[in-house]
Amino acid sequence: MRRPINTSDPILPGRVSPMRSVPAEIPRPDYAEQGVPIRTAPTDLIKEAATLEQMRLAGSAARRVLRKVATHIAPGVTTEHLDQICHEACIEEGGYPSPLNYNGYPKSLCTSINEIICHGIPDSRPLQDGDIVNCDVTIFLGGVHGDHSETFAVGDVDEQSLELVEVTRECLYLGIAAVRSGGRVNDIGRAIQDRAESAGFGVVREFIGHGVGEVFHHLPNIPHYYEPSAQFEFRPGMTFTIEPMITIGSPSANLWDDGWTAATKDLSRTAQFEHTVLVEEDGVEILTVEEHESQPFAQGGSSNDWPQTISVSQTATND
Ligand code: EYF
Ligand code: CO
Repeated sequence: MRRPINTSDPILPGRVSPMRSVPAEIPRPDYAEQGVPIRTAPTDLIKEAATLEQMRLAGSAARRVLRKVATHIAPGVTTEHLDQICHEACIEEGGYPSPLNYNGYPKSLCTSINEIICHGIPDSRPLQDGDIVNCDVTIFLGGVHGDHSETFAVGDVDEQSLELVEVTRECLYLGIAAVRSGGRVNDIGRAIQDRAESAGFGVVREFIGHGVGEVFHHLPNIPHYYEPSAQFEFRPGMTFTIEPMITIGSPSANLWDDGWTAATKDLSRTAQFEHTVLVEEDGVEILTVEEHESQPFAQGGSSNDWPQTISVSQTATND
């Protein structure tokens, strides 16, 4: 394992503004009012063609929303502002920001900076030159969820953190490349753990990928480390997230007192990338891309022509 170079002070909780509202005409998931999901996971994990078509639409919308959020990432911009951009962009797409009131989560976006592994709550802290920040967008559109994230460099970021971000991105695409009909869930974790550990990085075990569709989280569970017992077999029509969280130092997690924010115990930096994917007869389709982007693993393909990373602004403000 690598020795982390700590280039920044630990992240501290900031002020969290009140929950935003969503116009009444936007269709919403069942937990939107009370915060408690009612619909249970589907028993049949193979989705109908019409549902898959909706998932393509929700997935491409999530990608566009993330693109819009990224144009506002710059030193001095608060994560609260990024949340506002995400919230409004989801509504412009005609969708509901899935995290909002999911089990009581207070915001429309997750923003996880430096040592925060996942579920960071947008607040009053301005991004600092040298930070890395994961922005995790999920939109509920057409009755289904599309879940997608990338980690972005803010200003001038140190070499070790940039390598962490690049290796984490590779882990995501190597994990997707390992998916095949008739294959097993643990093919994904094997591919991800091999790449992360060959670079001297760790793989978070406490948070995993999951089935997604009409319900935000359902089976199968997708560990990002090799789990011998994860023998679930993939079939065409199954949809789930792959969302590796990779650390420079120890992958052990510590939950903040807010009950949401997960940080590395040793405060070493961590990065995450996420796509929602669909198992095909002969390959795997990435649902959280736009139509014009590459599909390196669809219809039997296996190329290194991965979707481009989203670029950030370096000059945006809180206006
Ligand atoms: C300790 C939640 C969070 N779960 C998942 C619920 O985008 C997501 N994954 O890729 C994602 C976003 C949110 C989420 C926002 C809230 N939750 C439940 C229990 C614990 C927890 O964090
Ligand atoms: Co997500």
